[in-house]
Amino acid sequence: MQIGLNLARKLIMSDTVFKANFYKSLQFCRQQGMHLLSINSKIENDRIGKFILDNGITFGHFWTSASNLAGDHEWIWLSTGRNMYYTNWDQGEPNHAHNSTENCVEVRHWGSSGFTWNDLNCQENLFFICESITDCVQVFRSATLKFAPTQMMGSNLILIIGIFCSTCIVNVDPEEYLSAVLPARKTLNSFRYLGKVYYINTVFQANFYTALHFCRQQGMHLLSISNEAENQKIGNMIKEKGYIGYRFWTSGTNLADKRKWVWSSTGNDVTFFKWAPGEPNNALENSENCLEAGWYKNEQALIWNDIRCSGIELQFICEATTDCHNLHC
Ligand SMILES: [Ca+2]
Ligand SMILES: [Ca+2]
Repeated sequence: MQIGLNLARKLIMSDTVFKANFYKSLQFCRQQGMHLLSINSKIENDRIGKFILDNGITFGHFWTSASNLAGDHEWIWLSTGRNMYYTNWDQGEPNHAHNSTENCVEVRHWGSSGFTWNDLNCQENLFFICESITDCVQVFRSATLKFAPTQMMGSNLILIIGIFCSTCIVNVDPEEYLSAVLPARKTLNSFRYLGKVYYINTVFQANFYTALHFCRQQGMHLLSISNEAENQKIGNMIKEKGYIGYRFWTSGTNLADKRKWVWSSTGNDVTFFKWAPGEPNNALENSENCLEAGWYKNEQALIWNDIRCSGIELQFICEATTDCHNLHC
């Protein structure tokens, strides 16, 4: 059963046809052009809880996009990159049970507690809720206003510099967008190729989850690579900018299903591969579930390796699409 709810600025879809682990849920929502749920207020929490009840799914446990897998162990919304300001933990939660393996957050109706939150092992199979922003107009912070056209929206005068739907940036030059949302000098590391704009982060290193989070905070996604030409272009840019030997996170992962590599940023399967010789070797006790890439002299190309997702910190590359056709808002 697929059911939908319109919140003030969000469309919520819940699929109770199948259950999935946290990573598969993230991927499935992205495949629909949506994101796994985030909850930012009591009103929103109550509305979603009521919506679940109204649809008779009182037994359902649902994944949200909240996780503490990013480096600092704080709870964040992976789908939006926002910090968790509002919480509705059940009594005694989060309890980091089972040797602190509870790194993801579910919501459910729990006895008399109401619609509350619990930390849980990310590998558990639950239903999940996807969301998308229905209001695509975002007004960026004042630093961006120097190139902002103004426009009447209804009766309100709104400053619009970009219409920002999911990862889509239009009505504004991508480099200008990046220079507005990223601190100065970082934009030197951006480039454009076909329908995408890329940002090579070399300012700090992070684990896979923190990299995902950071890109979402910029309104971008962690890198995906569709074909040989794109892989070559990214490799050439890394080389040109002097980052030979650096290693970068992509959004490639097989966390959802060990038999399959997917781009978590788009939800699409990985169909083009550029593994280094002998890779993916799933070394370190079968814990290499994320995909990193670097430009290597020997191969004269951007070469891939599977590696563990946390406990290691790398540079990373964010992307956003500038081709907005057929994109869900
Ligand atoms: Ca718990
Ligand atoms: Ca490896």
